[in-house]
This record gives sequence, structure tokens and C-alpha cells, in this order.
Amino acid sequence: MNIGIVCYPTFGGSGVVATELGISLAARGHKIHFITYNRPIRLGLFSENVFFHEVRTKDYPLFDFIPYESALASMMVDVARYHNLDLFHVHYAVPHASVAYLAKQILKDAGMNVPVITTLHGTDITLVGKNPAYEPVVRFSIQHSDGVTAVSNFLKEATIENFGVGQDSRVIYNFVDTERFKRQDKDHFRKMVTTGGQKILVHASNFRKVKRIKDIILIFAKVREQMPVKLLMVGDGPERTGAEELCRELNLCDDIIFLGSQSAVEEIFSIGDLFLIPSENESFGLSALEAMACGMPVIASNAGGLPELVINGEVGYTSAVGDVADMAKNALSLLQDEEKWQQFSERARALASTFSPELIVDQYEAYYKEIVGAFQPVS
Ligand code: GMT
Repeated sequence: MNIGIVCYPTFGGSGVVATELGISLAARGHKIHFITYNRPIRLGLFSENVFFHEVRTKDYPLFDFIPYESALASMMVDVARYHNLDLFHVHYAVPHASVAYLAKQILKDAGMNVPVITTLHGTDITLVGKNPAYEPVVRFSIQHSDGVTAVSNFLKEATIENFGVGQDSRVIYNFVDTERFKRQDKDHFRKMVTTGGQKILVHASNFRKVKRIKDIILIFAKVREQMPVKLLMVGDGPERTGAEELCRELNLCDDIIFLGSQSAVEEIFSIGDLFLIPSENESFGLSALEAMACGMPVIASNAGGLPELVINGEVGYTSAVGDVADMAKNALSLLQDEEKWQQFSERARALASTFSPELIVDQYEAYYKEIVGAFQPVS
């Protein structure tokens, strides 16, 4: 198939899933056209069957806000026409689902029928999309997508509850390449971080409010009262400054390292002993899945879809949002018991392997065939 993928090109989970999906589909022989404003972060170098179409906007003195949506819709129309697209797969509803609806109507007018599949990722439903500024548009564009997928059962239910639509949506979980994300020998790297064999806690995200970054520092502080540990903070975003201030206040700066945005996260995950993800809300938790593939047990909140992945007492522990005392207690129970940690680590890796690209990309491919097959040509 010729598939147009629309996504955010940034470090966010939706862009990562969209990019990895496109790369896997291209390896299966599909022609993949990424349509977005920058080359997606995980796209890497040139590869066969993968094309990138940069959406260029034009500024004008009249504009306070550059109309990106119009430029994106025009580019989608252009790519569909000249590359004979069979399907648009758009990731993150805001604004991609409504822009796809517009592109589809324009193409229909020109006698071309291109179905749209929208993948809901999380905050497009639980936070941003719910805002009255976007809600009617999000509801309409989900309702008028030809196919909808959600990355967890939780997210499917939240879509039905928040918008009254999405009853027929398909749940397709995130996936991880376990060949890339596996525990590698990075002992030299561990020695750079630790001075005397301390355990290493890791967090990775885009440091938004929903991630409860300060809870991570507070959990770490409690664990550190009991044993020598280090914390690696991977990523960047609006909450980083506040987190660094808290580190200084608590006098923890020597043991917490802010690494900023990183592309080879699997190398950092290879030296981690525990992954922390105490989010306020999390539709799935791709970073937790990647950490598990690297053999890290996970300390998580029980928010959103996290319990669908972090099986409590098996591959990590889940606690109520904000219960940093419980999270620290659970972290210590793993860090202070080598045998238990080993069991959790092995089970985390084994569970992550069940979210392989082979299995999950099969599900997307089957869904594409279903939607394209059911789609009526323009009469
Ligand atoms: O929160 C992020 O890390 C980015 C965000 C996005 O939409 O770009 O991620 C969401 O999509 C990921 C991929 O499907 C999920 O694994 C994340 O759980 C989800 N984030 C939230 O729900 C907060």
C-alpha cells in the first residue's frame, strides 16, 4: 500500500510510535510517506520505501498564528494525488484528525477516495482534546474517521466517556524493538555515573506537568535516605527547571543527573536498575515498555493504561497517583533484594517481548486492509 503518515516529529510518544510503525511497514514493502513539519526524530538516515514531505508554512504580516493546518491539508492532498495514496494514518487527534477530514473532502471533490485512520495516543483525549477550545472538532473528526485505534483499553474507554464516540475503535498497543532495546554491556557508562556501585534509577519523558516530575525527585530522595542511589533524568520540557530547583533545595544535585534529550536511550536504559513513571495520567507508557525491554522493573502510578502494562507485583509496582511514600517503599523492596529484582527484571523483559513490532504491526496492517477494503470508491 501507499500510506501517508501524519504525526508530530518530536520526542513525544505518538511521534515515536508513528515513526517506528512507518519504518516497520516500509520493511514489509509498503511505501510510507511521512507528512509533517520536521524530519521525525527516530527516522534516521535514508531507507528504502520511506519518504518525507516537509510541511512548509508561509508567514504573512496579517497572521498572529501561522495557519499550519491549511499547509498540512494542502500537503496531504498533494502527496495523496501524486503518490497515489491508499490511506492516511494520522497520529494524535489534535489537529491531525480534523486536517485529514478536510484533505479527504478536497480529494473527494477531485474524484479520489482516501480513507483516514486516526490513532489516539493519550493527551489528545485525556487533556488537550477535552478542552472546550478543541472538543467539538475532536469529537467530529474521530466520528468521521474511517477507522480509529487507541493505544490501550483505558484510552478507548476514556474516548467513549469524554466524547461519546469511538465505540468501534480498535485497541492496538504500543510496541518495542527488543533487538534494539535490550540490556547491553555498558559497564563503562555505569562507572561514569556511579562512584561506588550505587543503584541507578531512571526516568525518561518530555517533562510535562502530566508526568509529575517532582514526584520522581521525592521518590528518589526517600530511597536515598535508605541506600546509595543515583537518578538519571532523560529528556527535557517545561517541568525541568522546577525539578532542578527542587534538587538544589533538597541538596541532591550530586546524585541526580539531567541528561537532556537523548536519541540512544537504549544505552542509558541498559545501566538502569529501576524505571520511574509516576504520571498523573498515562494512556500506555511507551517509555516504560522500552525500559522493561531493557530489563528494568517499573515503579509506576496506577493512572490510565499503565496497569495494563506494568503488571503489579510481577514486572514492577503500581501505586495511587502522588503516593510517593508507597512508590519509594516498592522501589526499596526491589533494590534491596537482588533475587527479587532479578525475577522482576526477567519477567519485565519477557512481557516486553510480547509487544514486539512483528505482532503489533501485523495488527495495524490487518486493520489497514479491513478499512481500505471496506472503503467505497467515489461514485
Ligand atoms: O506523553 C508523552 O510522552 C507524549 C504523548 C504523545 O501523545 O505524544 O504520549 C502518549 O502517547 C504514547 C504513545 O502512544 C503513550 O505511550 C503515552 O502513554 C501517551 N502519553 C500520555 O498519555 C501522557
